[in-house]
Amino acid sequence: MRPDAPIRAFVGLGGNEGDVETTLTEALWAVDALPQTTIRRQSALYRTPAWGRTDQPDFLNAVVELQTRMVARVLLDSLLEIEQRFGRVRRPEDRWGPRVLDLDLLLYGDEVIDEAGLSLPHPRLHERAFVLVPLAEIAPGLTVPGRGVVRDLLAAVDTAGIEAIP
Ligand code: PH2
Ligand code: MG
Ligand code: MG
Repeated sequence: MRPDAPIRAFVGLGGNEGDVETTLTEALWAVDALPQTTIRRQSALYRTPAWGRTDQPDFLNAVVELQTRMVARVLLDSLLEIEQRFGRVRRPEDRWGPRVLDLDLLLYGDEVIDEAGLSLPHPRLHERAFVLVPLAEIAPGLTVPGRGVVRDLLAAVDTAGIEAIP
């Protein structure tokens, strides 16, 4: 069960608990080490104001482009496994709350999927500046199925307070 041609996928990384810069750097190595998967491009790390729930520390966020032959569901499970390895514990009350590491599968080729636990494109990606700023750095002309081109999506959101960290 593997796709013949490699797929271009995008993953968002985020976190706001602990030594986030080290965690995100090491998580990138773990993603690159996944079978049949290579990181092709990676954005800068951005400091971003917390979105959704604002009573928590700023996040660091980044986006990477992968080339992968893993099917979407296996890739997703692998990302969740990496989150756990870095100490992520999932509790229902933590929705949009602080976390050591969040790895979100944003796009998997141009696939549109709506299944339990797997929605592609990521359903809120088009309204989140903390995703669109790093995504536009590495893929401004990318079309998000059903939503439009990344640079246009970025122009429609509020990017206040987001800055690349040196
Ligand atoms: N993730 C969330 C909720 N809010 N805000 C920022 N700035 N960055 C995130 O990665 C983030 C968030 C839930 O996954
Ligand atoms: Mg997330
Ligand atoms: Mg997530």
